[in-house]
Amino acid sequence: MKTLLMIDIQNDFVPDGALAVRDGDKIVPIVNALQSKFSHIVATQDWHPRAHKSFAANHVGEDVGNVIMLNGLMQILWPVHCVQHHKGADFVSELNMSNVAKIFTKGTDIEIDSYSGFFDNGRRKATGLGDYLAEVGTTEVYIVGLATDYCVKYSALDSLSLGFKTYLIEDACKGVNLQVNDVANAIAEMKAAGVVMLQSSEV
Ligand code: VGL
Ligand code: ZN
Repeated sequence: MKTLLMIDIQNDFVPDGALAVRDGDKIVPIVNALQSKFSHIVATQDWHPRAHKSFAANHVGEDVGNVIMLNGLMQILWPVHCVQHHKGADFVSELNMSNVAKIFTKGTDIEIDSYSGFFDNGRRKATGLGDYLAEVGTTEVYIVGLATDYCVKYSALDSLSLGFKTYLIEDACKGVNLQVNDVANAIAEMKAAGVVMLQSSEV
């Protein structure tokens, strides 16, 4: 069975959001149109407490973009984003959520970030997404969303590692590109691991 996995299509990741991804909003009509090809759809939601330690504002003397060690892991410091129960964490209003079977939140523990929809960055805790997909009989995961070089990439790699055949719908994802080649490198890394790249027109 095929599942469409929509990663973090939230206000803070589209233009005017706190961690805006260029053209992030452009994927929304593509994702909405893709939904008709799937009988099973799930979504992830970046869902941080305001005190989350991935926010530069929660560290004295640190700026956005700095890298620190956080509980033994390298952590890029981000602007305050996707704070629980705030508008920035809401799904983009134009995104069709009426077909979504289940939403998985991530990044809720202030001590560790969670790019992947499956596990935190230290693989210390699972969100439940992997077990859930297996229970409902998913064999193929089709990934769309934001951002290609962070949450999309780590979700795709974890999906593969859990044994799901994993597809990335390239034109239904957009990336941050902190460095100019980050998205291209992320795509190359996913491909090398075994993620199959598709265009929405091929689904
Ligand atoms: C994301 C950085 C921090 C993402 C989430 O959704 O790609 N990136 N939190
Ligand atoms: Zn985040």
